[in-house]
Amino acid sequence: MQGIVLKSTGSWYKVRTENGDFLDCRLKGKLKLSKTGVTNPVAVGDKVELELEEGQPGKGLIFNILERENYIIRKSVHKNNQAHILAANVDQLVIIASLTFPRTSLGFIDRLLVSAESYGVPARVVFNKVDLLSDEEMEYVDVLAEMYTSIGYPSYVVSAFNKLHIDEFSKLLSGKISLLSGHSGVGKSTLVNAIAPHLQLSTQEISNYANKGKHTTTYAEMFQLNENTFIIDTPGIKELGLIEMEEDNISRYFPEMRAISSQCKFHNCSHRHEPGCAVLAALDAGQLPITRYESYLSMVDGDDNRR
Ligand SMILES: Nc1nc2c(ncn2[C@@H]2O[C@H](COP(=O)(O)OP(=O)(O)O)[C@@H](O)[C@H]2O)c(=O)[nH]1
Ligand SMILES: [Mg+2]
Ligand SMILES: [Zn+2]
Repeated sequence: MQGIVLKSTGSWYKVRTENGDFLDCRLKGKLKLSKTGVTNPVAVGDKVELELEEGQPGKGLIFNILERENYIIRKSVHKNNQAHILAANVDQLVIIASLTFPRTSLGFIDRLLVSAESYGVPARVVFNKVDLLSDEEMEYVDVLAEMYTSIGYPSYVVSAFNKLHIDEFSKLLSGKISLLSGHSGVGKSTLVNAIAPHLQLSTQEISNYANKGKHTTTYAEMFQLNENTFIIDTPGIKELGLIEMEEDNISRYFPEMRAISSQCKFHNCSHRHEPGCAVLAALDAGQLPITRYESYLSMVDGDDNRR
């Protein structure tokens, strides 16, 4: 029997079987020993083969993991070469952002987009909570959405509160497995509830997020919106890791820079000071978004924690 892993809490896995049943599963002995360098052998989104556990109704044993189409690693807190797979077999990364309450910086969005590029996973940007914006801020968010759309990341301007463009958001997710990412409090759960009320994901007042001292361990979890639409919620997970890359390759993960960097005079151009740099020329000509270039510089400088 096959199934898909909806949730993992380390030793137990919640699996939805192909018959639509939900089973609490453990790993069958020898599976545990494979895959070194990864802290979790089975991740949310993994397609697995399993069998029922004898005499244990509702319980199963996972004995095989089907090959992953892709996987996304959680940014490691410790640099100990231990990777934690956050999710596998993801169709798209959907970044939820809000300009206010809380403010999402463009640098933060761009780092998530670079992660998505490094995994080869398509990414989309959703600006939520626009009911809170002034007319002027609304114009700005429209400009941002157009900018991201023009460089290959279709973007949406929505409000879960006003139900603005919620149908578009629903269409964006339809038929896919989407990893939702973004700061706590931007409205990820509220947006999903707006299009799939049956899920009743718990939402939280912003004020409660101020309590940063608490160390709650959170896990990614997959939810089914309808027959073939799933989202993976990542509460408490701020940043995604990258597939190993060398720093001087970061511009490869900026599609608008990648497109013109072959015209730079030097093939190993850092796009910072070199003569004959096509990227700098395009910036001067106003053909590249300056905020994206700033994010690039901040990533090259390893200024990871800047927001
Ligand atoms: N004004 C406004 N508030 C929203 C909107 N969407 C969500 N919220 C509120 O923002 C808070 C955090 O939402 P939640 O869905 O828990 O955020 P999550 O941490 O990203 O899942 C809750 O109080 C929501 O009611 C929106 O479009 N407009
Ligand atoms: Mg939430
Ligand atoms: Zn260059």
